Amino acid sequence: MNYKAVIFDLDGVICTTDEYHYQAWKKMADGMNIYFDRTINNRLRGVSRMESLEIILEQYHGPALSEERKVELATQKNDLYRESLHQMSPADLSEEVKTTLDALRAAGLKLAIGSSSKNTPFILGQLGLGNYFDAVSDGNNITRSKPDPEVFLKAAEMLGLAPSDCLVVEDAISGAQAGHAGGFEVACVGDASQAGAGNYNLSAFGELKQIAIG
Ligand code: B16
Ligand code: MG
Repeated sequence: MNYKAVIFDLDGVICTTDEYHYQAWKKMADGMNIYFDRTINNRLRGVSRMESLEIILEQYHGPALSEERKVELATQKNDLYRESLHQMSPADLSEEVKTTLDALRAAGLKLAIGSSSKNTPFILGQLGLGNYFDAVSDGNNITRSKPDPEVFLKAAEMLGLAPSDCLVVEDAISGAQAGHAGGFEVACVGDASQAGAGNYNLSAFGELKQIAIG
């Protein structure tokens, strides 16, 4: 085997919650008359909730907002987002992702999550993966968001492994940067793959079997 563990980002890798994030931020922005589009939304991948809000507020030109008001706006978005997450079910886990995860585990690899999202436990539960992973490092146990490597370093620590033993899988450029900064090899899907941000840039999730198991 080429690695002892694989650490997966959640949103954009294990599942696609991007549209839910977009719709919820869009509603919050529209309510404040803030311009927001999908190009700006792409900058929010892998970025924490409050940092995402700051990016959106670059387009805000009204009176200064207090920290309390900012937390209120972020909470408004999160409430809308969580409403959408209730629609998610195990059917939202693609067959390719599920069979690949099972194959990696069957080969003896440890599997972990490294996500910026504080909603990680809820999302994993909705997908039927509540007890599936050997370690879950997420927005609830970190103080610095990607591209800082903290979330992946914590995941490796929970597994009792060194970064060089673990492959990180990411869809966001900020996430790929976090992996590299932590001393991990990184396999990218989606946007980050198209940008060539990984040591491996995948066109299909299933390619992970060849990369991680050999
Ligand atoms: P929450 P990931 C990230 O998850 C999302 O990509 C990003 O868009 C979101 O702002 C962030 O989680 C925080 O999410 O508001 O649920 O705490 O890609 O690192 O799994
Ligand atoms: Mg992601």
